Amino acid sequence: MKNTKITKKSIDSAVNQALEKTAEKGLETVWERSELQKPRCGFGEQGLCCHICYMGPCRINPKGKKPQQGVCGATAELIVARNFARMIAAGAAAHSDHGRAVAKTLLLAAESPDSGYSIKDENKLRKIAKILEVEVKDRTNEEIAKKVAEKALENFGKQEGEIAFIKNAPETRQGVWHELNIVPRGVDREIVEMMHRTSIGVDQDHRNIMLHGARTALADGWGGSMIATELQDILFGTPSPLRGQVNLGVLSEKDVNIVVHGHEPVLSEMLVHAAQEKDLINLAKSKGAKGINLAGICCTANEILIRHGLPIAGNILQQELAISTGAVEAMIVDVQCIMPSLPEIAKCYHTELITTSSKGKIEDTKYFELSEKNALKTAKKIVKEAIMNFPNREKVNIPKEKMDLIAGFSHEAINYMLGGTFRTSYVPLNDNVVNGRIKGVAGVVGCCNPKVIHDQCHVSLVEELIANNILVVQTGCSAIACAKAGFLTPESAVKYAGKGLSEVCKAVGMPPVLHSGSCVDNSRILIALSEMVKVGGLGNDISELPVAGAAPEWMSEKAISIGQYFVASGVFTVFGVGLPVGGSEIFSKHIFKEFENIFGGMWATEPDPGKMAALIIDHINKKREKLGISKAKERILYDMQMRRELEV
Ligand code: SF4
Ligand code: MSK
Repeated sequence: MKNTKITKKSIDSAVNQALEKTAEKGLETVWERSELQKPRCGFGEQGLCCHICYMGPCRINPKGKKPQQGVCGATAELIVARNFARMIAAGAAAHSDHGRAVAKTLLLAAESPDSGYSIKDENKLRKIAKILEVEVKDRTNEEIAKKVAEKALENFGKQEGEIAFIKNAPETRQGVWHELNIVPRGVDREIVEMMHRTSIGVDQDHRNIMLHGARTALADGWGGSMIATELQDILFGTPSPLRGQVNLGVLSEKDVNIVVHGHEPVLSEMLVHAAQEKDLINLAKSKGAKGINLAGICCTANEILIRHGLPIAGNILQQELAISTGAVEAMIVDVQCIMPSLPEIAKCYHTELITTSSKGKIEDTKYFELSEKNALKTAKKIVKEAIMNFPNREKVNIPKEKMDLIAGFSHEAINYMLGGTFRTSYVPLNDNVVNGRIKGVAGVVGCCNPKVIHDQCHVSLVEELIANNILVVQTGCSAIACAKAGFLTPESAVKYAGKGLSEVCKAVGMPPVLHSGSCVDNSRILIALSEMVKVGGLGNDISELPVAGAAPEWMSEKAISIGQYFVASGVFTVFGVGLPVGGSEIFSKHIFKEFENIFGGMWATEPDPGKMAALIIDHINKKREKLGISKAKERILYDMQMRRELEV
């Protein structure tokens, strides 16, 4: 488990071992390239660089000397606000375009039964139909699905009114949004307007920009992302707890290894089916392999894990390292978080890098057009391509590390797990929060970033939170980091959780850290929080709940959009690494302090995981006090020695 190297890049020894091999070969990875960027541009890191028009680029001197304005007269707070808001827009666009692809796939499943896609969760279909005001009486599943898909698609292009899933939020929260006039009208509209407002010479009030930033982010969390999650559940099944394994050690020496990487399960679901085809398994055997091993990286990995229990090879920073094992016949990518460095590293091994989305092509790679209409046929062709590559495999170096885990805690699964078949409900969760066994709930999500030691912030933060009886819900690369550290098993409750949380986990048979899926599945956390409010006993709004959010090692614009929709939904949200806002005290004060009076939730940034935990614990205690359910507030803070012992 322990890594004794002094200059470690990761707390995961599988990563450090793989990095030794790439160094021996003279290969560059994300870590070496990150070093080469030092020292980083301070203007950029603090959000003070503007290149919105070509009178610039302009930058503001952070030390109070000239220049204090851009050529057009833009101040530090305006430049920082515009940059931040544009990150929200880009993040919201990415999640929402994913949601659109899923809605189109549902339409296809409804209209073309031979497309390979079908309705897997009829209950969810009917539940969503109700929210979207689709008549279900005397209609077949396909007829309902068609209308549901059409209604969902309308949410993107709508010009007026309100996006449908806003209704999932507690009424008090909807009231806050109505009062601020920030209920999203249509997903695309808010993103376009954000880009317009932040172009040169339009919105020049940082507070006004951030109000629309909130609206845009809500269009992601309660719009594009929620559409993606709910419709994926209809198409591929609503996740429920299942076992899986994680880390580079899931790659097999004997099987054809196919690694799927990116975000949209529209691709990976078809690969799951194709990899199980008898003909293809026999073909693999005829090439000298034992079978086919389908594994994932990043959020696609989370998608195939939570629905099929398929293994995860690693999180975002492990994509190059998976190839460097020499054991990957094909890495198949679609969209988001795919490093442009992959062709370079793939060239040094036999790995075929295969792109599948017209939105995400990479020069010099094989491209298989995977439109929703030909998905299964194309998936089979891709699997065949990987198999034919197996005889080209040379020496393999697969780190041994792999860890068991349980994943698949959708909102429905948590409901069922806590309440049982006949009383599915969040009442037991709320009861345990009120009686203090569980102090609160934290959503710990987001990416990894080579600016900090890989996985360390995720793991240290989550360890401290569960030790302090805070139930943790996770998604994305953060969930993968904590899975590798062994937190996602029921046994870890005894080992790591505080007494109260451990008792609850033991009674229910759940881990103290619940894996809820991919980045778009952060919308599951929004629904869970809304449910906690609706059940009662913990206040009338999300902002009154003893809960918090965190992205300890974030890097993507998508994370900023997620952070903003959590904050606008009333959640105190802490980001590690840093935030590109430090260049403006005025803007920082606005999002770190003034936001609390506006949204009930606010941003914070703290790179040290121990201090981050302290902020979250203090916030949760503050909320418990306000609710009148506060008792013992003892905090267990981990020293460096204790943290070192967390190494995977
Ligand atoms: Fe400079 Fe203003 Fe143009 Fe930005 S918009 S680059 S601050 S002139
Ligand atoms: S994949 S967005 S690095 S979590 Fe969703 Fe991981 Fe962040 Fe990509």
